[in-house]
Amino acid sequence: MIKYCIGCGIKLQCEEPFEDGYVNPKNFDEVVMCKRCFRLKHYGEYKVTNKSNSYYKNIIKDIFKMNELVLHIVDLFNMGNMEYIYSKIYSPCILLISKIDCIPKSVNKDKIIEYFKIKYPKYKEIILISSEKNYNIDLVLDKINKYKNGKNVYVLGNTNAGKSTFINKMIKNYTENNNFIVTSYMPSTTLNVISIKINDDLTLLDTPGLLNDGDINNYINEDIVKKIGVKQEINPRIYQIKEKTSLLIDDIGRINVLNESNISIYISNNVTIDKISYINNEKFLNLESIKIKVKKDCDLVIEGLCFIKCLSDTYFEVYMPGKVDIYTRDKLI
Ligand SMILES: Nc1nc2c(ncn2[C@@H]2O[C@H](COP(=O)(O)OP(=O)(O)OP(=O)(O)O)[C@@H](O)[C@H]2O)c(=O)[nH]1
Ligand SMILES: [Mg+2]
Repeated sequence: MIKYCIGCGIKLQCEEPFEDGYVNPKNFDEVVMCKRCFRLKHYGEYKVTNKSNSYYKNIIKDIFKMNELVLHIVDLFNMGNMEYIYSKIYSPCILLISKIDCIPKSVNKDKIIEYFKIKYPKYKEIILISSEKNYNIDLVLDKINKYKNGKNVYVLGNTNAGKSTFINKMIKNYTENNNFIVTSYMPSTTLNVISIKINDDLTLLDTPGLLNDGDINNYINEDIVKKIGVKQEINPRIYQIKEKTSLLIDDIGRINVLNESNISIYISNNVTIDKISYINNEKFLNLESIKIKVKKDCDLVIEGLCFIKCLSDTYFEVYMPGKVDIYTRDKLI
């Protein structure tokens, strides 16, 4: 009998204890979840999977050929290469911008929607959601019913975008079912397509998230991954820079600001930032660095870690681990 894990979608197997999908052969008939999901769900223990991005791309590739509604979920704090999915979708698609509970309340949310509307005109709708706070989930259901072609609606996005958490909220709000998908702050939690029946006319299909080589989460340890993951409303760190200054970003890296400027850093509240003088400290200078100019009213993005809004032209020297993507864009908020 072939069985699939209700937590991550992987095929259950009893032969390879160190491979994904393993369950103890004695329990095979009763269990509904693989050992990896069981330990993650009950003990918070995360086991790294060795699956590659091409493995995940292969799983979702046929979805692009179907004429079914797609929900593309994007985390505002880690958008990664959202163009990959955007460029492949030809069926109707709704953009869900997740974790909106983490945006400071003072931010004008209409401006965020406007930003994405101009850049990505193909989406039928753009909706800001918070699965944690149950914000706009009813609106998403209305729009699903408006645009879906058949019963099936696919949920796509990068790893950690919040796809499974969103589907769990749909399960909680609109079904009597208590079988929730496993979620976590670590990457690659969902490993295969998981089909969730919401009602006779609607089945949501969760998918494994795509990986992004430029995401800082690839280059830091689990404790730091946990620390930089944004979990609650961000208090932006505002700095008035008078002279060359170094900002030491926790145990992660260093941002030198080379000219007088006003900047706001949007980063997890759990990350400490030490402002020190430019000289007299060698910390992180061994990491790879890039020099980058950010124009007035633009952001500097350090993928997966933070974005920095600049109120005037600002010159940065950024030292980060690995091959993290560091780039500028028009200001998001
Ligand atoms: N604050 C906040 N956190 C959220 C929200 N939605 C998801 N998260 C968190 O984001 C992390 C990733 O969520 P998942 O639902 O596992 O992400 P995923 O897109 O399914 O990831 P993969 O299965 O790896 O593709 C978890 O720590 C969630 O608790 C939200 O609305 N608000
Ligand atoms: Mg998932």
